[in-house]
Amino acid sequence: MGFMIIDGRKVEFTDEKNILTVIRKAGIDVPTLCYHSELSTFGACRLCTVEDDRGRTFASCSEEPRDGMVIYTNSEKVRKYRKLIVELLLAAHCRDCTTCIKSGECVLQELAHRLGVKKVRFQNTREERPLDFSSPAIVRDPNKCILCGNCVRVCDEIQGIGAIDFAYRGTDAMVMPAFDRQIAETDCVNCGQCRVFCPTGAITIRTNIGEVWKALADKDTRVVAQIAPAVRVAAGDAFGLPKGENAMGKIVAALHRMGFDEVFDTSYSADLTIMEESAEFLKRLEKGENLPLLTSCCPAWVKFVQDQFPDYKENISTCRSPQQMFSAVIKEYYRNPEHAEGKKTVVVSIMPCTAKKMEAERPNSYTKGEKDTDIVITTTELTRMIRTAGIALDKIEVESCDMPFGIASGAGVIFGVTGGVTEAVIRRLVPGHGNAVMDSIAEAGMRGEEGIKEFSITYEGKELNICVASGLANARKVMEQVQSGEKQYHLIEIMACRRGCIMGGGQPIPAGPRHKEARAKGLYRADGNMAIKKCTENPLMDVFYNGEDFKGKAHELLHNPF
Ligand code: HC0
Ligand code: SF4
Repeated sequence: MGFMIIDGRKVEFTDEKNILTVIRKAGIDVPTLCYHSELSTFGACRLCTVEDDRGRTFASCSEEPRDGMVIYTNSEKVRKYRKLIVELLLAAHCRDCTTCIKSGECVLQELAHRLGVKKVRFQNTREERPLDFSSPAIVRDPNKCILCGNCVRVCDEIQGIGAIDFAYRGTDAMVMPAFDRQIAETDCVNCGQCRVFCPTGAITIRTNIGEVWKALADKDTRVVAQIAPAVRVAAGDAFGLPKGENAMGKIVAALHRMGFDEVFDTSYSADLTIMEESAEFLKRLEKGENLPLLTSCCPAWVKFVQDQFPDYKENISTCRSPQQMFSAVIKEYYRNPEHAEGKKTVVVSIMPCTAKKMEAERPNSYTKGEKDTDIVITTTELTRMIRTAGIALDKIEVESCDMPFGIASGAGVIFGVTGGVTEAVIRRLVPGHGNAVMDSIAEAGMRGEEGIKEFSITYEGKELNICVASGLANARKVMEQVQSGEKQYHLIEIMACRRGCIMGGGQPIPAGPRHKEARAKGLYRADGNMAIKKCTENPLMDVFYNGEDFKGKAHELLHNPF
């Protein structure tokens, strides 16, 4: 433990890894563009520069705190320096701020405003570079890149992919895939984490909003929405709702108002997933085949296994993801002319995830030759649509989902946080319902923020080893240990994004660690409020398993054809 004097005040520090963290702990918001607590320190933007009592200036992210240090975060010298940095960044940046998709959320724009940069004295001499539209998930605009390297580090350090890197030197320097390829030609899994960490409009979500408005405007089209579990605890961010508050009822109401004919909760098909996946798991256990079972609901993870660990393709569950199950079920339901009422059906899936856009395009996301999910939009696109429609999400009265798929279990809702799929499977396998049973399952070891969790449960006298991981660099570690025989598991749940879908690449960008925690808590609280805790208790499972519309079609609709 030690003390520093920051802007004339004594501030204690313990194990903070750099001065910037101590400054922030003291409640001072020193600006940064390239610093991120979850990534290695790059020290490139120099915006966090401070001055010491000898007039020396240095980047506070790159120095360790020392006892007795005297620091000024807001001196004349420092303010001038920061302003000049932003001016120089803007000089090498395109200036279409008013029409940029990132406008209003761009850190560079915010800093220019905050630091009082009123004009840019230098010419942009950089040649305009082409945009990369090759990915279904993200768009790269090199003209808006400020070389902070956040995308490079998250893709490498957190996701273990390394699809993008720095290329060329000096004023020619840029971030791009190796060998001047398009992003779709790399190992990119479409997770969108680079977009979450990008402070400007250099990497943004590939938007499908226009297609949704078009479908809504067509009177001969029935537009059906499904809303993923994690969307409900993030959509309120842009409307000033408390962080992590469950806004599901408000989102449903907003969609109805925008003209969606039917609105369903993807948690319903998460229940279908557990019905199918736990049956598949028990069958594999009985036969001792294709273990460990690898969960199949995260498309970035599925692509990762297919690309990087092809020997384990057979271990991936054959279950479609809840998104794909639901779309197949909805489409089949409206193939019945009685339900269709002469209209064409378009399924719009609202997801926290950019990789779901890729999943919807995969060849096995078609049934009877028809695309199951027509359009995928992310939570961020949804909030943009709600704003365009002039709906005040904070004020709108709640509405419920529609029938016949309008009820889900709490197990289906917690899918959106890492460990949730596993918890739902265990709820299905363990008999009983009450709070004591649910609490003991929750304490088994699947909850919490750690990147890799392992634990065992006893099922019918047999010990089952389970691993839950999030972040693909963690997934790689787990798979390498399985490959080498160092670890043996029966079930492995992986979500590509750290902490699960609540932190998906399509979510509004969180304000810090507490915000992330609030989203997880929001989903657990939503589960706590629900009377139906597991898929077998969901009365609407009957609509699918015993309904005329779906007789004999479980395999065709709920499992990947190949
Ligand atoms: Fe997820 Fe899902 S839990 S992947 O994170 O399984 O995107 O929220 O919708 O499909 O249900 C995302 C979230 C889903 C799916 C569900 C699963
Ligand atoms: Fe890397 Fe994911 Fe971005 Fe692709 S989408 S470049 S895998 S961080």
